[in-house]
Amino acid sequence: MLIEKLEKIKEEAEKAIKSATTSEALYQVKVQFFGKQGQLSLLMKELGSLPKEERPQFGQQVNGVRGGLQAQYDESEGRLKKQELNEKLKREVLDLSLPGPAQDQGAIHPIPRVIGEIVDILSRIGFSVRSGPMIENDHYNFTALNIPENHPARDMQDTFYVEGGSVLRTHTSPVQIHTMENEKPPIRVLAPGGVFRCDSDASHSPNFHQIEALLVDKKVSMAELKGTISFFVKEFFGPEIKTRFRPSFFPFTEPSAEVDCSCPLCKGKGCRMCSQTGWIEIGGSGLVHPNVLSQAGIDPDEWQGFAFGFGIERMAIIKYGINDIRLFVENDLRFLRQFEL
Ligand code: 2NM
Repeated sequence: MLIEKLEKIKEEAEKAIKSATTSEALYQVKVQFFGKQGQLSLLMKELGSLPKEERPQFGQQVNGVRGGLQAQYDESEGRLKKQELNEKLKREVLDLSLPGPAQDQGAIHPIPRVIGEIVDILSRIGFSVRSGPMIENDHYNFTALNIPENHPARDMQDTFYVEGGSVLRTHTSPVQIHTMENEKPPIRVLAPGGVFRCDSDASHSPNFHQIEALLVDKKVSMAELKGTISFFVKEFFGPEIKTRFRPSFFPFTEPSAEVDCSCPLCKGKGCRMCSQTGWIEIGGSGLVHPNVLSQAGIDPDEWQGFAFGFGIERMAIIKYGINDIRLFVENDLRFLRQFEL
């Protein structure tokens, strides 16, 4: 009776092992038939119903069946596990040529970007960058630049005065004065940076940016100044852009000239940006006034200099067709993203 039960369990278990198609289903076969509480274990509990002398032999038979099933189980399990691993590897194949997740691309703000473009161009002809404080005294911002005591630029209406008589620099020219005091000619320097004027309307910000260039050397003339600026304009706006100089006046240069370029937007035909003139003003320039050189400790009989200056916001507006100065400070991502590299 028990031996028949054993045979039946063995047959069913072998059939179940053979037909299990996954390692999980196979494991359930083990649980059901020859696990700790499986059918074989239950059968062993009926051992007591056998005559005493038959018990050891039957116990051996049960253990023999258990061992046989375990062997078939191990063989099946090895095969199924290997098959499942292969399927998994096939399913989860990695394509290393696929592009990675998209990365947000940073952008450089147009103000430092334009400063960088100008510095790159002029550094190729020997200029290097200098910087200085944004809070200056009257001497460096005005007097050393040959700006007289009664000049309107010194008015409270035009200049931010700080407690103690200091001013927020109204141009970067004080940097050139410090440079002339601290370095020996020949000098070729650029002073980019923020400047401040008591002025605010649709096209003027009280805090804007300039770049000024200063060259001090022997026998410097308007020819070198015009050649340098014309070269710069072609490099910055494009080879077809012309430069023109109009006589002007600044206290710190003599002679002085305003710098115009042919309108990069309409190529000189006339448009809204150039007020139909085909020309657009980009900055000021001139030969450094002998008073400025001598006050900074440079002998004007031995050395001459030229200087010029551009407004960075203005250069960016012209080059990139920006129509509102507020865009420079609003940090609207739709604006900034247009300057991704
Ligand atoms: C300009 C126009 C003309 C200028 C002059 C000097 C210095 F310090 F050498 F005297 N620095 N910058 C200068 C001359 C700046 O900007 C519109």
